[in-house]
Amino acid sequence: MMKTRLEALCGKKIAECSYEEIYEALMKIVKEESRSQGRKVEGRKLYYISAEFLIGKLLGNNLINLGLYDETDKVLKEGGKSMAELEETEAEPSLGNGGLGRLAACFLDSLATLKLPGDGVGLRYHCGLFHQSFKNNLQSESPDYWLNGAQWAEDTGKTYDVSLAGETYRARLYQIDVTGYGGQTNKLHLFDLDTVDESIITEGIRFDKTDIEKNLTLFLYPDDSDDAGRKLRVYQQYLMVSAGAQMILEECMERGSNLHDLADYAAVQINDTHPSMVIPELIRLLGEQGIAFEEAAEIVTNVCAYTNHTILAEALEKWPKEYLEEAVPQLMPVIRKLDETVKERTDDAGTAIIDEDGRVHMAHMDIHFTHSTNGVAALHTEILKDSELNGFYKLYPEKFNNKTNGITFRRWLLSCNRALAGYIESLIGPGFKKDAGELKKLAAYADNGEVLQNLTRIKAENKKLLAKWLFKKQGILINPDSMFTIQSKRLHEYKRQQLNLLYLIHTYFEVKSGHLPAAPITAVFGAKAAPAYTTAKNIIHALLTLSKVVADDPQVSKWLQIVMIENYNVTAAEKMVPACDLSEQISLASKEASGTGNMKFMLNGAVTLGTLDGANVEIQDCVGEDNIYIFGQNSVQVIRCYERGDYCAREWYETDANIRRAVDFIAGDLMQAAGDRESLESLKRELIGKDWFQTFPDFNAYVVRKNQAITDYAVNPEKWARMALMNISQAGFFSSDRTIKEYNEDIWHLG
Ligand code: 26V
Repeated sequence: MMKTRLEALCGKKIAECSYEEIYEALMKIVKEESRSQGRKVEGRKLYYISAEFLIGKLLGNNLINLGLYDETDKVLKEGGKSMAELEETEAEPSLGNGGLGRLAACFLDSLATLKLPGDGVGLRYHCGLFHQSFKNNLQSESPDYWLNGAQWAEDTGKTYDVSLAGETYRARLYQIDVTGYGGQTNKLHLFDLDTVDESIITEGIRFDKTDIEKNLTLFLYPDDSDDAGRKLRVYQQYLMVSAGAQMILEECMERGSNLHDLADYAAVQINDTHPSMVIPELIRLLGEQGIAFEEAAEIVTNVCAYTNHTILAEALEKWPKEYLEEAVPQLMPVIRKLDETVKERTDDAGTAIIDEDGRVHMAHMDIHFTHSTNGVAALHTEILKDSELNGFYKLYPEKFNNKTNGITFRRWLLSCNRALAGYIESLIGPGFKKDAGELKKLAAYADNGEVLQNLTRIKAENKKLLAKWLFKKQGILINPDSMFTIQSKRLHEYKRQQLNLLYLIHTYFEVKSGHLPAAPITAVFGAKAAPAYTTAKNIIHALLTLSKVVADDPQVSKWLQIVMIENYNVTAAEKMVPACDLSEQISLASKEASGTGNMKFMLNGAVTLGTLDGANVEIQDCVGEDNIYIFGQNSVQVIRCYERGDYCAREWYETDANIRRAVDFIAGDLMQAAGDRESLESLKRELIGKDWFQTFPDFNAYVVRKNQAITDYAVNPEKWARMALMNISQAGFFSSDRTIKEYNEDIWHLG
């Protein structure tokens, strides 16, 4: 069947086709199949509105979801072609920065799989997150063009007018089919302008930030370190919410809404504060349809719900009133009225929408004018209620709820780790693919030596595959017989890649003095630093420089290797996750809202080394203390310490010889000979003078716990395999199907 369809579309035998031809033909087949899967939309429909959808490559995943993968794989093999090479043809849509965008993509998969009416609404950026390359051990950025060749997104021919700074722009609606696994087909709606012009990109990722006709959807999250960048961000957000709101109202009216009853037709989930202007925009549009302000505000409150993804103050958007006056003057009267309404409700100035300095707090508007505010892991939600958003919690306790994040097992197990998925199926049957809770059945094999050996063998194979991929991609040879410790996530001081760096330097000294680790270690990193975030870039530089220093030392390189994956993205993660032994989740407790990489690694049989932060806490609850390595301060200690404001990094540096030795090494002779003096010294200064995310107090506990994990791995492989099995068996809770069911039961009530 697949063979005849493919050959008919290509007009020749598969063996004679190029991969590009096969890719295009398969795309056509997938599109036809996903349409015929159909969907029903009755009652309330969800619009998940988000500035990011980090969907990753779509071909393989769609084939799996439509049940066509195995047949396609077979047909290709018969024609002398390989699925792996075919998948290389596809450009990855990197339409997100990290966890928040990837979560949105997992949610779309689960919505479609659960046959729930729910679509995504976002922007069709011409360049996704920048392409990262390493030159002289420094990160350099270039544009990530992905809109070449055949496209999953289709032009619907529909457009919506959007007014920015008094000028009208035409937003064009594109749509990507979202195929559920044996489910229904939903949509991802992405808006774009026809006038965007890639030729305005000059050096690297630089471009004229003021020419919005040409640059509006050119880049995902353009550099906002200056005024023009921040304004552009506001323009992008408004383009998305205004076109989105118009589309939502149009769809609902077509389905019979009289707009007074909008909440019976639509639920809008606001993914962090980037889409928050959808609130005043919907109120404004309802006003144009003759609905008075008070009623419109109430309708919109019933329609919208808000998810908070971080407690970091610098990430909570506050736009100067003047920006909004200039960019979206039509919204300011609405925002002012909302602000006045709040000031009548409460005299707590801390919850004001417009503060004394004239800044508009997007999160505040969200909490006042939506019916639900949720955090993304149990600990995170508690911190929001008790500390960060306590003023709001006192006003609206009933609005606050927790929705612990999840990941789709289709992409993060069935697709990225076919060997493990197949083996699990041979043990417990196929039920776990749709009902992740069934993974618990694996626990019955915890003491089965043969099963444990098979798991170890599959992991070893996956490690070889990662090594092979890395060699092809970066020309680096790694030892598949070493222990793979992996830290992959955005580079940010709170995530503490620098703590891992200090450990690696410490281990360098240990090896030098004859204290060898229990097993050779390959420390793998995947991380992009925001282009204007100097300290993050300095950490990348230190890691790359250390990697060279270690590689050039034959005594140490037998025991330690440090590798940074260039251009870490979803595709890279799909190779790294199945190959990991130890999953590094070492953020400063209280700072990582949830994490989702932690869940991906666990599901693929890695053991977590982590702090009691974000969803790590719930991972520990699921697997038990014996199957996870926890270390460091807890969130209560950290929050109290910040309140006291008495953390002094220099004291730790001066009193702890191991810390001092490692920190001094960063800017010492060996590192300077291989790296950039200014960057290394600046990182050292930052650590001694500030260390805002407290790596020093957790350093010794980290070293001890990590070495314990390495010893367990080396000395008792069966014990290690048992831990891996327990992690897989308890991962069911972290399926995004579970998360989506909870959102639906508590917030959306779809259908
Ligand atoms: C954004 C920014 C932007 C400006 C500079 C500093 C900064 C720092 C952090 C952020 C994070 C924005 C929100 C976000 O991506 N949160 C992530 O959401 C994931 C999905 O819920 C969650 O697993 C991660 O823990 C959380 O960091």
